[in-house]
Amino acid sequence: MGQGITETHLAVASIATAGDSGGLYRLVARLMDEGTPLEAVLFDVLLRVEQEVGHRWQRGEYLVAEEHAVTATIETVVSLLAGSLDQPLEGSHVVVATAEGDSHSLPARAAAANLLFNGFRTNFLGANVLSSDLEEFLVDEKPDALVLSSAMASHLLGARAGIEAAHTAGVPVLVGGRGFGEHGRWASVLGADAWASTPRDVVAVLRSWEPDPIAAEANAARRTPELMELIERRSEVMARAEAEWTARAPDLDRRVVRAELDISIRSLEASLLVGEPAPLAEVLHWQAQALPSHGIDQPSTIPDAIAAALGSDLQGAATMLGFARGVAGE
Ligand code: B12
Repeated sequence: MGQGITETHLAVASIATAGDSGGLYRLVARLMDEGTPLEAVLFDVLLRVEQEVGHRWQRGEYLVAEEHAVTATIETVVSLLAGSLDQPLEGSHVVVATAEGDSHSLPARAAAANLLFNGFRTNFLGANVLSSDLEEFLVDEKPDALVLSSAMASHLLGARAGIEAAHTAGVPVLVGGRGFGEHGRWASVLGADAWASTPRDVVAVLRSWEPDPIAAEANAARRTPELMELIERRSEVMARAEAEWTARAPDLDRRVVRAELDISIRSLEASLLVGEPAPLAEVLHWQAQALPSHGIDQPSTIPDAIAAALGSDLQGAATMLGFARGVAGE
């Protein structure tokens, strides 16, 4: 394992890989009995192991199923820890959710557990929360803040919709997660009131911020006509790109083709939203690195298929795709 990994981390990784939630819960309960604060258990032990396992999985040292077992076991224990805390009757009220389309719920769940531990009235709404449902909840509950998490830039449109929904309900938004770019560079472009670098920092930011949701919303990037057209014609572009790709690689599993095209096209939309090729370039780069080991030998087939599907009538999107290919170096 990486730097700063202790025997405790190794024990947690091994129990979590075996999917033993009860065993892991007993281990962290013992740590807390011995004086380790809940916050340290959440972030220095459980999420630290998740991060390390994530890196190892990316390097091919963990199987996908092992990574799933670890994540599910750690998430179960985070939920058990949160479930053992009383909901305060007073104090700031915070809603925590993961952006529309995004399934990476664990960091948001840990942030929510820590908020509860620190005396915030907290509602965790889970992963992939539709912005329309979110808006309804926020209008009804009128919390003091929304914490919105996104692990992938391909979900930036979903994140933007969540931020808009919160602002419509008059609720300021703190965002976090790798989807918002390095040092949260896309957070204010998306209209967020604040960004936190780690789930642990959420408490400190919420205690000290003075948000101005009207000003934050006024600064948010508008959806350009090029972006609106791509959103409206997404299914048609997807279908054309799928046909292009399967013509070039007829033996590939259609579900894989659809999943990769979906991520790429949503990242293209994210690039058009933030006005930068980086979100799409990052995905193209990731696909070039990761897909050969999944039987997709020529990841350039993906941008080739999308370029053919965009044709000359979606010129703005095609130009952004060209920039992203240049940045990704393929
Ligand atoms: C677990 C995991 C999953 C699980 C999530 C389960 C769950 N319940 O959370 C599942 C299996 C569902 C999943 C699915 C996918 N995943 Co995934 N996943 C991961 C993994 C291994 C760990 C993520 C994690 O929880 N890390 C622990 C956190 C604490 O660490 P961190 O992510 O580094 O976060 C730091 C900061 O960003 C910040 N932070 C993070 N979240 C938040 C939230 C808030 C509020 C704040 C303030 C801060 C904050 O805190 C951390 C620093 O302390 C990462 C690999 C990795 N190296 O991270 C990939 C990763 C995020 N996934 C990835 C991908 C591609 C996918 C899939 C597309 C795979 C696929 N082909 O199906 C799908 C997409 C699903 C979807 N629609 O969203 C990529 C994203 C690449 C990219 N550039 O966009 C990653 C990076 C792996 C990779 N490089 O290949 N995944």
